[in-house]
Amino acid sequence: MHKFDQPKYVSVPSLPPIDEFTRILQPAWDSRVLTHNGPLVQLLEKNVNQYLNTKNTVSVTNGTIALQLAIRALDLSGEIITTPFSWIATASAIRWENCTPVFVDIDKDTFNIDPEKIEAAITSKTSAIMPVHVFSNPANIDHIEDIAKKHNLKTIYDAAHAFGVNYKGKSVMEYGDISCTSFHATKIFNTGEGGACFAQEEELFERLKRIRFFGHDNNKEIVEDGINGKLTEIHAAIGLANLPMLNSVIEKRKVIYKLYHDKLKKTNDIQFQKFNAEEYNYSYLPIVLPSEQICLDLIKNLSSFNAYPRRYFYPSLNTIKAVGSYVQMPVSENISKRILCLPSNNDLSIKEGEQIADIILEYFR
Ligand code: T4K
Repeated sequence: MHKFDQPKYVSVPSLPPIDEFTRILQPAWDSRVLTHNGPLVQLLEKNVNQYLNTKNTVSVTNGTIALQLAIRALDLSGEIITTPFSWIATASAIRWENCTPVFVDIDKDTFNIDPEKIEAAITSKTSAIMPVHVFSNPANIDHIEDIAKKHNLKTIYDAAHAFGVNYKGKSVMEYGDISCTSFHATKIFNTGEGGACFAQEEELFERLKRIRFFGHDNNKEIVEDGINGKLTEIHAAIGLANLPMLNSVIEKRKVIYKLYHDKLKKTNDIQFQKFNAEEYNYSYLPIVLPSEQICLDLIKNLSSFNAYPRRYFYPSLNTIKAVGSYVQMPVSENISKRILCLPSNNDLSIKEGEQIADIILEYFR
């Protein structure tokens, strides 16, 4: 097997021809309106609402700010229950808003927070539950919402990976008090940097719009504490150019997923995430290996062919000193050490995907 001429990265932003971007951006260039919720940001929010069949998209600077704004908009304090198996932003957004992340371990098959373990973590200080739809696999929303209702807690879903995914017939963004997503370059739908909050209630929707814009109301009076969380017209133009190709991007990722899956299932050494195909966008390609040593060896092996998987998510957030004192999370810690996300993106050809799968199979022989 030969080494790839070009590096094969875990993800590469999907982009249309640049002419499409400049065509959309031209009016902003002409008018000199570059930010402050201009026409392109408004159009992006409208088009996202149309695509997802949602009502209340509030675009923001990035997915981390989306989580922070959600925590603020809900006036949360004390403890927020979340998963240790996520990107650092899930926990750091909670801490940045002066709340404490309380971790609950994950399910070994879905990699999502285990709802059966949530109630034991609820204390008098708990104000919310913040699950993640890991790799776009929806958390067990029904169960989590029941728990939240029973204990009078708010819910924020970190849907950073889950753009375009439905749960029980409607967008995952329609669940919880607020759902948050990321439009980062590595995400299935990207604006370079960017993100959004989706509020279920009108009052929360209005509040999110105010607090992303310094606390201005519609008359530009300062009515509460806010921050600058606005998306720019330039980023919105990238999103507007990207959105029409999203269905084909998801289709392509699905083909690549199937290709890896069909080849790699031949070895019993690899575990795949358990998900419901109807409710998945194939934006990541996680495999779990038999041991951390094999995981590290395989990274080395693939990189010698110029292919670069990524350890999403490692380390398990409960083991990071800066995040808080250690509480054991056996399932998350175990999966974290053995998981690899394989290169899967719109630029990867079927042949290249097959070659990466063959390198892995060869490794196991
Ligand atoms: N919640 C969850 C569950 C999340 O996963 C994230 C972010 C957030 C919240 C917060 O959302 P944001 O605030 O980021 O919007 C990436 C991303 O920075 C981060 O957005 C993402 N999750 C996280 C899972 O991964 P890295 O450290 O993997 O990026 P990097 O630079 O190693 O890039 C990975 C590969 O992508 C590279 O090998 C090359 C390619 N790449 C990357 C960039 C940035 C490109 O081809 N072009 C690019 O511009 O973090």
